[in-house]
Amino acid sequence: MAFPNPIITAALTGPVATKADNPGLPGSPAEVAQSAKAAYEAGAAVIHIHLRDDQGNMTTDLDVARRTVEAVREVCPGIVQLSTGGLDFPYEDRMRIVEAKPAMATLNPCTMTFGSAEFRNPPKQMQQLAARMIELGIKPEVEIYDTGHLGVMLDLVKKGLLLEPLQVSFVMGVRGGVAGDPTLLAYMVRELPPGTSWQVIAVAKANLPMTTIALAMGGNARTGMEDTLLLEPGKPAPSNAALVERLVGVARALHREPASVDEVSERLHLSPDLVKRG
Ligand code: KMH
Ligand code: ZN
Repeated sequence: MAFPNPIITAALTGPVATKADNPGLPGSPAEVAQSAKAAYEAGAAVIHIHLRDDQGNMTTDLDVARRTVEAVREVCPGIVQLSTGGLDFPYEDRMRIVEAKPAMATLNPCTMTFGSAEFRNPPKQMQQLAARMIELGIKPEVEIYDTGHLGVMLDLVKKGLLLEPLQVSFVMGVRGGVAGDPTLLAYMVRELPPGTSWQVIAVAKANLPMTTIALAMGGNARTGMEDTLLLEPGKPAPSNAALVERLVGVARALHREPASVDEVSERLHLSPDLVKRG
């Protein structure tokens, strides 16, 4: 079976971990940009970012968002995907981030328990965010944390708030969401509209097995310090690039060469104005 080249995404920071958890975690827009460059050079076409200010604190500040997008674009052509997720900020602040005009941004369709926290995605505001992304030409990546989220996503398609081709993540292994179980992945993949681009995001212990399974099934995969802080059991990842190298190694072992930025831009119909060509 011939699969398209896999889209490899590097999730550099995440909303939770700090340098105390792993000193290799980037902690400012400048460090994020350097980490993005190394991840891009290791084979990631998409760079998923939760904002950090100059002190390394999590933020939704629009100026930091603009500076971060600019800093990454200056050093590499990796496709910038800003997160509109995050557990500690009001939804209005999370929504505003898209005004920095990344090529892609995440759209989390449902509210849920997320570990010991509450992840709020109220339907009305979530739909406003989807509409704003269409206005700005930003490609949403829809984050599916459980089987029921699929129906909510398909309703957005029917309402014209999500445009095909869809870009979907199955987020596995979060406490409160779907477990890292291959049979559940197979079920969710079967429910997708034809032509959907899908990837697995799997956290902690589920990270390597579930992303490997996704690549073997013909899907795409994400890695990076947002998803796992370890390169091997007990061994901290020295960098995001090291995690990307490991995932690219898995893809190549399956005879799948990572997709280039140009290829991803074409497949996902990204706005040419928002992508720096390689
Ligand atoms: N934090 C991950 C489990 C987002 O940033 O909007 C899912 C994620 C979604 O990366
Ligand atoms: Zn994220």
